[in-house]
Amino acid sequence: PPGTAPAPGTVPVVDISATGPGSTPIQQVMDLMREHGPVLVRRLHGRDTLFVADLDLVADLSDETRFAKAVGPALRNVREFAADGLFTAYGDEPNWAKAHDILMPAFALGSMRTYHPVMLRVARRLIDAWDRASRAGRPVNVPDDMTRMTLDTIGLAGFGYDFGSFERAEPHPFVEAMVRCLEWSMNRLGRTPGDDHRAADAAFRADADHLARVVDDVIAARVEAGNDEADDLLGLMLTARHPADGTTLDTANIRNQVITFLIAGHETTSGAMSFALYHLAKHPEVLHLVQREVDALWGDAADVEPTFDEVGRLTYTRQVLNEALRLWPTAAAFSRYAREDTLLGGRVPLRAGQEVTVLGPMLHRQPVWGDNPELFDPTRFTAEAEAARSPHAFKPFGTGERACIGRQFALHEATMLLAMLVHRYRPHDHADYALTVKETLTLKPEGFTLTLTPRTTAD
Ligand code: MNH
Repeated sequence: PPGTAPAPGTVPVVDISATGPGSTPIQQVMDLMREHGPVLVRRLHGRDTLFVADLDLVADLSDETRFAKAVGPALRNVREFAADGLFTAYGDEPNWAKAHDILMPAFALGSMRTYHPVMLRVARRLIDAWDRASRAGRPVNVPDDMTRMTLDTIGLAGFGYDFGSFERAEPHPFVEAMVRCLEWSMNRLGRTPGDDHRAADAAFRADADHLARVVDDVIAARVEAGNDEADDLLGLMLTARHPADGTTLDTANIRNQVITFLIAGHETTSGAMSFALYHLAKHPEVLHLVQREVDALWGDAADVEPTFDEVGRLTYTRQVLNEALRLWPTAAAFSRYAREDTLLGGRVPLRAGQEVTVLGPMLHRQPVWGDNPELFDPTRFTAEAEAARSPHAFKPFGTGERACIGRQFALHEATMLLAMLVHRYRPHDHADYALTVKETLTLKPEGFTLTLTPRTTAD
């Protein structure tokens, strides 16, 4: 029974029906946990969601023999436009294992090497745009430009398709339709029974149809090019045969996978980059250490061309990204269900099928992170610090066999770009930006802008 509370009295129940979840439901649950502790049931019009952030409970939920990924309430809405794509497929849907097996090779280390030149090419587009803004003394909109960069990267690297986002003044229509689809998925969770939602649902349908049309265009472009040898994601989707039964992915599933990867492959990475730059703008001493790392690699070269192996050596830059993902994991929640009746962490009784949602931002602020968890401190991610900490204390990419398939892709892309930007520009927090986290299922620093000056010497 998904969405039922544990036995009465075992966990605090907080009824939010009077206010609803509002436009920032993740931050609302963060506040509820600050008040009621890291295990609670949120009740909305009789619908219950069990949220947890306690380290021992998350460690227990990571036991794959007793728990598995739940396609929770939010993802059930995302299924309306991504169906049995990898992210939203039920674990026992045959297309999950089939697509997982077929697409895994595209995320092996060797594949990252083949994506590297494409990532570099798109990084150049961003730098060209930021050079122009810098010369004109114009601020850049960080989340908008990070989204341009990550969308063009997954489009080109995964599908050989060019969204050309930097040639557009407005976000690509795919992004606008996608954001509205994600918002619809989120807002649908907070609906009051009896209200009329036909207009919102019709608008959602139109947006979902738009996504499907873009995907058809992406596939048609490949078929037209006659390039059926390509070993990128789309090439595997169209041609790779599953070892078990020799069949390829079916046409409907390919569409769902393309939508899934275009969305999952850019939206969260963009947010992670934006938060990292936000923290760098607010912490000059951390910025200085990143500068030291990149200067040690590239000196004062004007136009750097990072090699694949150099990106692997940017350990402090990577720590900065991890620390940004600790405070604001951009895919902030994931859900698990109990395979059998069980006692979660030896104290929360669950029935078979019952769902539990892990709230990343609060897991990442538990006592295991010390007595000042709000402090941005990348030394939390030195190799020694990580080895000394439970692997379950940090879960920005989910857990187990349904954890993020694109993790290495995201980290390679983001680490390289962050390093190139810090090497080239001094960012200025010209607007004295006060953080507002916007929620569209994923998290972004809303309206975050920077001005930039070139770093010609190691300053
Ligand atoms: Mn990603 C699953 C976070 C980048 C493709 N991703 C997940 C999950 C989290 C997540 C959390 C697990 C969700 C769940 O348990 O319900 N992903 C991220 C973050 C970033 C990210 C924080 C960037 C930072 N993800 C990427 C990139 C790609 C990608 C880049 C593709 C190129 N992610 C996926 C896919 C899945 C997934 C596909 C689903 C995998 C599966 O269930 O088999």
